[in-house]
Amino acid sequence: RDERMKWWREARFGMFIHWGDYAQWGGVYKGHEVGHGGEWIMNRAKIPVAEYQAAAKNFNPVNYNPDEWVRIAKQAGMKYIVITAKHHDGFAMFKSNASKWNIADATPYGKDVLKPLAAACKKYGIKLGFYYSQAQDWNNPGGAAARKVASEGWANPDSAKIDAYTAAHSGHWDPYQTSKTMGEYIDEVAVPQVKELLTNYGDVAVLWWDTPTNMTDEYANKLNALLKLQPNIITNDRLKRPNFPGDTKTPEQKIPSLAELDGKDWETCMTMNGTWGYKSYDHKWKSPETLIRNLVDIASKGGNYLLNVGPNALGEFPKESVTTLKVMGDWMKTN
Ligand code: JFZ
Repeated sequence: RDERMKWWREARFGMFIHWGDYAQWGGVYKGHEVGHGGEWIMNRAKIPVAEYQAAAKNFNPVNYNPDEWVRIAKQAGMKYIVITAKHHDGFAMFKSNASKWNIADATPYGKDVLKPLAAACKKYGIKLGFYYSQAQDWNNPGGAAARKVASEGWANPDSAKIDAYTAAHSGHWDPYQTSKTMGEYIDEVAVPQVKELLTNYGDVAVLWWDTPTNMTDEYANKLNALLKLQPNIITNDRLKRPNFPGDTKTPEQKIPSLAELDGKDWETCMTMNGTWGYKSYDHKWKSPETLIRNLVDIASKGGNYLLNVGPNALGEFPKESVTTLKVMGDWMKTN
């Protein structure tokens, strides 16, 4: 176990990338600025499945340059990257045989974006990990949906009706979402896709599960068993709580106090502004000073810092993120 964790314990600094079809909405639906993370827009605004999927024709990240992304991470002193292979909207950023709701089959771009990222990571000696939303999936039927009140997203005129529907349908807002069982979703989408991710991209350093909504031990066991495909893989504690604690704890947006540490490996993930997925109007950027202070605080307590970038629909990092990462990298070279 210690041998497997060695690189991770020395890494200290990694890049989280929240990128998916949600980026094209930029946090705006029908002219409304939708609250909370940009990657949650479909759920927060209760966008119907057919409408959300039809909009994928506008997702065409022609400026995607994975070589540049990895160089930015490396220059910043980061040792690994964790990218959203599939977030809660169920959109696979890779060619998948388990669901057509993927970047190669559902967009004009028509290509897997993880393959060239894996190649660039290999070239620059950066480890690559995949975030995979194993439970929540709002577009592949049977996937879970955490219940959020419609009125919190924006002043949807149908809020009352929608809230009554989601309350009666375990968080779902579109009948298509419940046209299969979660068991079917796990067997037909989640298991085969995780298998694809652990087979088709060379070494996978990390599998980053998230939000175990409605996960059972049976589902978690099926997914956990796939990890043997990558004997050195490191996983976090979000597959299912409390039975699948993984290798690393994941305090979110906060740095634990010394009293909170219990000897288990941990990684604080954090945004650079106020959202994980791209939002056109979020300008609440944290200063490089703040982020450097966080990094030092985390490193001094033995943790890792997974700092997020939310690329836009063209495949570009926000320029503020690039500038800040440059400052952080320059600081590290002299300290
Ligand atoms: C989850 C996602 O829903 C979110 O979109 C993003 O990907 C983030 C990294 O993870 O959100 C969470 C998950 C866990 C907590 C809070 C938000 N938590 O444990 O406090």
